[in-house]
Amino acid sequence: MLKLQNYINGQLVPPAAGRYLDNIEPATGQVYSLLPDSNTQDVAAAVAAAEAALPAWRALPAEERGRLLVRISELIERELEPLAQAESKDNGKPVSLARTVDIPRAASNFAFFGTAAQHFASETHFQEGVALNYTVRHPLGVVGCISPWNLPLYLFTWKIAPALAVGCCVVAKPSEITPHTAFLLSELCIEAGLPAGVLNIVHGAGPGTGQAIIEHPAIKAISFTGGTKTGEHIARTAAPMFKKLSLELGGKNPNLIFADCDLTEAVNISIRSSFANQGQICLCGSRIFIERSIYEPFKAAFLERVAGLTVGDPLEAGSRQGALVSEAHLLKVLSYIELAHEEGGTLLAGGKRVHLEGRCANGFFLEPTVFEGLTPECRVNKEEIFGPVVTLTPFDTEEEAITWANGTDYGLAATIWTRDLNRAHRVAHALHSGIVWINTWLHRDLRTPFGGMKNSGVGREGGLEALRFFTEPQSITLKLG
Ligand code: TXE
Repeated sequence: MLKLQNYINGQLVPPAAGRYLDNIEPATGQVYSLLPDSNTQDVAAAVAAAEAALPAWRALPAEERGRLLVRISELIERELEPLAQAESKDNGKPVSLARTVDIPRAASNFAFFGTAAQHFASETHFQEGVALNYTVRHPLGVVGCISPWNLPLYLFTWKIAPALAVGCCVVAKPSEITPHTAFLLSELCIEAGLPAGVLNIVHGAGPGTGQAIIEHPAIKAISFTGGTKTGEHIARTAAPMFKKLSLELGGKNPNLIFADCDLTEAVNISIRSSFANQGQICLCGSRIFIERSIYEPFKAAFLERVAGLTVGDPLEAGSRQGALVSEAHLLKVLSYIELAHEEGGTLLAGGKRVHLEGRCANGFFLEPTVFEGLTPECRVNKEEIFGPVVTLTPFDTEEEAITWANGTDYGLAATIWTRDLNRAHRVAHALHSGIVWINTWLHRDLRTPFGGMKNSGVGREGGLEALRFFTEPQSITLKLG
């Protein structure tokens, strides 16, 4: 059986204690590889390698660091198909999605930040005849990047690339549930000639390996994406050590459908924003609020499209819905479906585990599920389910829609469907969401700030925000004579 290895100081190495964790294929329920169960010794070795590599890496001109990152991007593009297959097998997502979204985006992350660092400038504040003030942005040093299982290589590289671009060295941990493409990335970094120790990838579970990273005193910042509870724990641990924190956490995103929208387009895109990656994207819109006058036509068209979402083997081209990432997660989502019944919801579609034939007989599949008749205040409409479960709710006024949209502890993303431009901007400004899409969803420009308000996180990723996060501004003042 394949044994994944850590990538420390430029080499693939086994975990110090020789312990491994099972890696399960969600579509089959079978263990198919083993990953290192790394401990504090492995993390200490990774940090030592990163500290040793730091002086030379930060001294390299941004162009040269960028050239290496662009080389890694090209290698990811070359390996598109094997990486997509690996991502699909590891996560359960349809291979078509990995091929068109996850892996191309991982390549773009390296290309974007590899070149972005060359355009990164800092400010001067000139006081006529008195002083010249300028800001220098130094790389923070050694930083920790911890990522989740839903978009494995996509989110892992989204953190690593900007850190490396500005001259930081990195100790990174992918989710223990989806470690495979991070391991393949370490092989590509070796092939690209990335200097030893600049990037170190340490595999293992959150409470063991992840905890050792967040507690390590030489790690100056933590960039984390994952559950809100874990984010809270990381903040509690790292804040007293004065580590810089970027936390991208959960969401419970509203999707507002106004009567004047392009209904066909709203239905088509809402199918994606509800069920892409089996609803396991922090940006998915799981609460769909529909203006009452078009509630029935929207519902009918939406349910017709839901019926066409084939649940199947993620490795088969025709599958629109793959497996959920793990049995534990499937059970969590099923428990919310039970809760939706208890809270008085009416099931309109799905609601049950799917048992496929053949190799996927023991996979973690779930029907795309739709409820109506739940109040905006119930738990199902307030808590993050993170699966293929959405609710439909009619609204009567714009104010009501805004109040309900803002009525959770989260504030990550929102979608608005309307042809009225005044309303679109007015509602967007009133929403407590870090990201608002108008007549689209998951449209990403990597230069824009990415992140959430309220319990959805702290800080922003993307573009200059990420480059600023991984640097420490120093203000220098020269008195003019
Ligand atoms: O995430 P965790 P889980 C949500 C979603 C899901 C829930 C839990 O609702 O059901 O979170 O998912 C590492 N110190 N999201 O349990 O535990 C862990 O090893 C340091 C939303 O998978 O937060 C992994 O690498 N690290 C989310 C990463 O944190 C620790 C995407 C995320 O795992 C750690 C995924 C510790 N003490 C889940 N404990 C999104 N917003 O995109 C865990 N980790």
